[in-house]
Amino acid sequence: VSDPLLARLRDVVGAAQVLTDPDVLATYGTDWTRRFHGAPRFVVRPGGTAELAAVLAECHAAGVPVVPQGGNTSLVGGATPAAGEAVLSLARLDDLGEIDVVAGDVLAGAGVTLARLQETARAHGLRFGVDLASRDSATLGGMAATNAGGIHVLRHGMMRAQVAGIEAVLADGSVLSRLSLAGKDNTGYDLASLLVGSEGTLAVISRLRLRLVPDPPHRAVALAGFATLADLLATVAHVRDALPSLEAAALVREHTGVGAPLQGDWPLYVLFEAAGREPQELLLAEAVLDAPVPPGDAVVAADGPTQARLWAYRERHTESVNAAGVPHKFDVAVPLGALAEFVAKVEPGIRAHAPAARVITFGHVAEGNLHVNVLGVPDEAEHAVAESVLGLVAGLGGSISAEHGIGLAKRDWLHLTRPPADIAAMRALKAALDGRGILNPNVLFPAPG
Ligand code: 2HG
Ligand code: ZN
Repeated sequence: VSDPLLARLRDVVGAAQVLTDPDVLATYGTDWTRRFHGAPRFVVRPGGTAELAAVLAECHAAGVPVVPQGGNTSLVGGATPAAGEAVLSLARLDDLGEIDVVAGDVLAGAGVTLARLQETARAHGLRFGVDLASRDSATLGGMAATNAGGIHVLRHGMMRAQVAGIEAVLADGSVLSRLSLAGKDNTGYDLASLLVGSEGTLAVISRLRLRLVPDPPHRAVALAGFATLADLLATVAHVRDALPSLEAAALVREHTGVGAPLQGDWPLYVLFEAAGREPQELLLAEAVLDAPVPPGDAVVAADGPTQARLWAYRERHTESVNAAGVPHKFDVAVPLGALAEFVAKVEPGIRAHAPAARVITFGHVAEGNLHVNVLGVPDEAEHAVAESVLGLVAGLGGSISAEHGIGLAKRDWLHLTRPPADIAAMRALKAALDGRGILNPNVLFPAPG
């Protein structure tokens, strides 16, 4: 191809790192759920910050929009290009520094996978506070850019809480560097925090300084079955207050293809996980069974393989839903006091527009965060279904995205939970840092027109 931009990019990153093969482009142009598609103009894979900066400077000068992409595991179309846009793959920014056990942190390239960081940290008696099912593919840069949540938010918070410093490249190729080794830094705008959750619209994250936490030697996992949501919520509140070592309280709804977890069939299950310096099995069992209305049935596992088997009931939801069709995903949060009303109303609301739809709900119950996955939504009902779920959430004082972000999937509903002044301030930031609008131009803000 004789495109002058491509020739310049080949000079920067090497010919092998500018991809134009249509089959290859198609994989970068399709999101993990297969709901969003784009035909990228090319894919460019810089090998370090200097190359990334030079690539952005070239694309900026040519006015070619770029969509940053890490492991392509977004569940909201956050890394899918529109036709004619380029994909900027960060996969090759995969340097992982030495773990600093004294400071309890590490310097990692944006393209390092979560699983690799977890493995390396564990070898030093540490771990990373965020964990999620797509750990083998999800990359740290994308996780920071989307402020990913995951299964241990209850204990360690979301991605923002783990980021101690950031290096990022602006649209025009200038490099921001806040990777300072100083333990404390109170010198003006916190650019790292601003970029976390900005979904690739303000800058492209190239490196991160990430906090690590101690890896507790003892861990226990319990799975408990409940007859009603009221009983379940009362037990979760009790366990959360009784057990400071609680790491997760996850709502499990379906157990596709893994065999029944407990004797009897329960409409609702919660998976609890606790970790600490003392053995956790009895502490967790006691906390669960001491609840005002204890679960109908429960198992507790102290050994790794059984724990992994119990976690599989929770973690496999996403892949089994994907195997059954192309899902519409609603990652929402409502105040705990409104959870029962949400659960009672959400399905009838969807069915009013898509009578044959299948609704699978699971999530992170302690945070009021539900993942409402809907299969079998006809194209013509798409808008009305989203309106009904997200409108219900907003009416109950919740958030239309608890942890996956806005992406393409929810941009038209941002106004439901962000007031006009918020959106105007976000647009002003976008215009100030990316005046030509080349960075991930389609996500976050409502579609024009
Ligand atoms: C999870 O909690 C992830 O497992 C994915 O956030 C949720 O597939 C989903 O909707
Ligand atoms: Zn989740």
